[in-house]
Amino acid sequence: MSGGAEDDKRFMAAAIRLCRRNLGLTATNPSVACLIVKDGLIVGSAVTAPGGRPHAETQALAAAGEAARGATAYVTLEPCSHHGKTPPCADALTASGVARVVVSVTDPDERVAGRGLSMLRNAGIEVATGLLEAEGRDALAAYLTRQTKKRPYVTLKLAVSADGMLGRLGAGQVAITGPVSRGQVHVLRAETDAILVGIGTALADDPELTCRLPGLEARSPVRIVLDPRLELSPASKLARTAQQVPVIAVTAKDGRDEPALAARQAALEALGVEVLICDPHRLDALLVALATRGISSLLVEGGARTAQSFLDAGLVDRILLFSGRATIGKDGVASPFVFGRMPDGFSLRHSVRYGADRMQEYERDD
Ligand code: AOF
Ligand code: ZN
Repeated sequence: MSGGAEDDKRFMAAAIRLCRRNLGLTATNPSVACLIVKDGLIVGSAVTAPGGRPHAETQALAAAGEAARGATAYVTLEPCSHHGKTPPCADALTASGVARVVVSVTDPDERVAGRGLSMLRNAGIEVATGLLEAEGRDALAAYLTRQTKKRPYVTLKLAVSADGMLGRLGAGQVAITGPVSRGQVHVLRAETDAILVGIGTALADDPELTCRLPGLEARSPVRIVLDPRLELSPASKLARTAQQVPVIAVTAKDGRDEPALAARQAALEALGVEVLICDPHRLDALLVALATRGISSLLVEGGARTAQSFLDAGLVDRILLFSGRATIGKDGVASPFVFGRMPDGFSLRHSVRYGADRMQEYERDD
């Protein structure tokens, strides 16, 4: 491989790493990164700003200034061609005088979809696309899923004991994995737009579902509870913190004809909980509703029944299986999967150790 091709890979890999920084912060926009490279040096770099704008390219070009002339721009997603809330990045790149643009993934957004690349080519800029595309697609999975499937990218996280259990009946939260795994789960929460549990887990564990890593507290995802009969307690940690980090209770019917239900709804709403009327058994419809409000990634964290219903509905894109050393024994709640056994329709992509635990990442085959 020539030095040029190796450099291209190295800079695109750096751009893909950089774009991960704002995952979970840019909805509904993807988190894209752009590096401007001149004579082997990075003269400007940026990632899509929190909230989704400005886009990566305009910020990176501003940082590079005159140095952008004759440089190469590495962008993880095809530069936009549309006049949205900001002018097209393809025009900004052209105006800057860059000589070459290297892209990882083309944009399925129908306002862009190849037009960004042709605008650049028509302006006489050399364009290459598809570099480290698998890695780029991985980093953009949430955005690509929402664009093409009109639903969020769903990650199912399971923490399984050495004897194949997710927890113990009636015991509340049971420690299955160690502190390294827990930290990784909090990183995952920071990168994800929304996190979801079933009401069984909400009642048994009274979880917070926030990101509590020092410095990343502001990156907690929207918290969603599947709650068909609206049983979430106003005294729960979720309800009590709904003003700080949004909580959505998804319930089957409106309280209008049922005074007891209406009173529970009013109590939760007074605390800032949003009550979303959507049949919790129609997960496909729920996911469309979540995508419509800009949620591109969803982390399903518990428990066994919720995990199974997402799997049965064919709505899981990725499974993260954390296996701990602890055993649960009597009254254990069995996991749908255990370490070493391949779930149907998924392939093992990655396996790592987190302290004494092991984490396996499975990806859906299609
Ligand atoms: C880029 N660079 O950093 C991002 C892009 O609502 P708007 O006007 O901001 O447009 C959103 C679309 O812009 C989004 O669907 C995707 O096509 C593109 N995102 N494009 O050139 C960026 N984040
Ligand atoms: Zn743009």
